[in-house]
Parts: sequence; structure tokens; C-alpha cells
Amino acid sequence: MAGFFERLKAGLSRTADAFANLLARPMDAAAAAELRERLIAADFGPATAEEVVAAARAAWKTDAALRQQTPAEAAAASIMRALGSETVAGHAPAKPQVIMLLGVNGAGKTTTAAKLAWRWREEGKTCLLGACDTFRAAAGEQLSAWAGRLGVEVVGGAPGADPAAVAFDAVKAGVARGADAVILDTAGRLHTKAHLLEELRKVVRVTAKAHPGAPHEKWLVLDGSLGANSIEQARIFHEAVGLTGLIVTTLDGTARGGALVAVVRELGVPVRFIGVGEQPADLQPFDARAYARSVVGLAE
Ligand SMILES: Nc1nc2c(ncn2[C@@H]2O[C@H](COP(=O)(O)OP(=O)(O)OP(=O)(O)O)[C@@H](O)[C@H]2O)c(=O)[nH]1
Ligand SMILES: [Mg+2]
Repeated sequence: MAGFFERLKAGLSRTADAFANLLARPMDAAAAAELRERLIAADFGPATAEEVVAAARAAWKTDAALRQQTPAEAAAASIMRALGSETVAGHAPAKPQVIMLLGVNGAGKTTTAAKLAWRWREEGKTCLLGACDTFRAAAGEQLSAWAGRLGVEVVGGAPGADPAAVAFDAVKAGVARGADAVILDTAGRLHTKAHLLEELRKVVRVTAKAHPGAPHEKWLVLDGSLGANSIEQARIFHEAVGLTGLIVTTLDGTARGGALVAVVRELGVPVRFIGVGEQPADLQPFDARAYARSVVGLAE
């Protein structure tokens, strides 16, 4: 876990170093303006930027002897508040729990599906993967290759098969085998965006016929390095299917790590997992406190 935290920190380090230096200075008007500017540059969004600046200034103004928090700690607390008090809701008792992963192409859906399966299997749960991206011929093979390496079973279809039919089969297989979780990987690219969203809605409808209440989770996978561009993306998917969570990948290589706060605020949907690398263990449950502290350069 320490390694994971270090990697998250390294990814956010350009942001974190700058914040750490700034927050160690007297929070006068000039420092406050610079802090605001840097928060905006890291894609936190204006509302969070204002709150963090106000918190840091207020902490600084307090008599040093009476100070309960340093400006950096106050800033981290403010970022945590912006993320809401939502923590990952435990799995509802449904068996199998059906998790659908959505997102634009290259966001990290397929690798995230495999990493989740690995994680849950390590926890002693049985998982089944549904390869619903039948649009790209290589997509099913990519998932199968991962599954083979991890020892997880995949249900797929021929290239061009109806993704909803694959989802139906995968969920039915999960029910028949008494699996704990079925993870559905979906396409990120189709002829048009409207076509993609229609396809995803159909996967949702058909999955519900295979298993009442499914999909229990609809998690949007976002590439964390996209910054503020991901807000609009997230809104479109949320309007189309009603998301229940976010997974933010590639936080190991970005200075724009604030965007996830902006997306959470915009959608009111919590971050469930974050990705900080390409290995299975590099996907970890989101810890708002660790994230907020990393961002401003504080130790765990
Ligand atoms: N550095 C880093 N790379 C990641 C992370 N998550 C995913 N990737 C990489 O991002 C690339 C795209 O990942 P995929 O899982 O194929 O993305 P996808 O959303 O399934 O893409 P499509 O199937 O084309 O829609 C791969 O090379 C992954 O290894 C992460 O947290 N950190
Ligand atoms: Mg994929």
C-alpha cells in the first residue's frame, strides 16, 4: 500500500510539490492568488479552488500557537469535503453483483475489468468477465489474454455479435455458476456517439432481464490525465445510463489530478477505484483522505 501511495504521489507530484511550497508560505493575497491559479490549472474547478484557498487562508491567519491545522492540512480537509463524505458503498447482497464498466475508448475499461476481477478473486470471490466490446475484434482477445493470465473466466461473443446478448449470456452464466460478481467490459468506440450510448442503454435493459436489479453498478472509467475534458464526457454517460460510480485511471502520470474532484461535484457520484499503473494491484479502492493529502504534498 505504501508503494501505491508513493506512486499516486509521484503522479501528482508536479501538483503536490507546487502546492506544498505555496502552502508553506505566508498566505497573503499574492500567495492566495497563486494557489487559486494552480488549483484551476490542476483542473479542480473554480468552486473547489475558492474553498481550498479560503480554508488555507483562514488556517494561516490563526495565531500560530492556537493553530489546529496548518494551511496544507486545511487545504487537504477542504478537498476531502469537496469529495463529499461518500465512501464506497459495500456490495449490495445481490448474487452475482453485476458491474458494468463504461467509458470512451482508451479510458482503461478492459484493463480495469481484469484488475477488478483479480482483486475480488484475491478476496476470495468468484468473478466472471463479460466481453461486451464486440465492435473491436481485438477487444475480446485482450480481455481473454488478461483473464488467462489471472485465471478468471470470460464469456464473450463473435466479433460483431450483439453486445447486449453477450451481457445476457455472461450474467446468466454468472447466475448459473453462483458467481459473486460479473464484470461487463463494454465498447468505447462506435460509428457515432449516439449509437454507442444507445448500445449501452440496451446492454442495461437486457442485463436486467437476465438478473433482476442488474446491472447493480454502472461505473464510468475515466482517464485521469484528460483533466477538465472528462467532465463533459462524464455528464453525457451519466445522462445516458445513470452512473453509480467512477473509476479514474492513469493518475500515475498526470498533473491534472484535480479533475476527479470536479467530476464528483458535477455528478454527485463517488469515485470507487483509482488506477496508478498497469499492474493488477495498481487499481485500488479510492481513499479520499490519501488522495487529498497527496495532492497538497502531505504525508499519508
Ligand atoms: N499508466 C497507466 N496506464 C493505464 C492505467 N489504466 C489503464 N492503462 C493503460 O491504458 C491503455 C488503455 O487501456 P484499455 O483498458 O485497453 O482501455 P479501454 O477503455 O478498454 O479502451 P477501448 O477498448 O479502446 O475502448 C492500456 O495500455 C492500459 O494498460 C493506469 O492506471 N495507469
Ligand atoms: Mg477495451
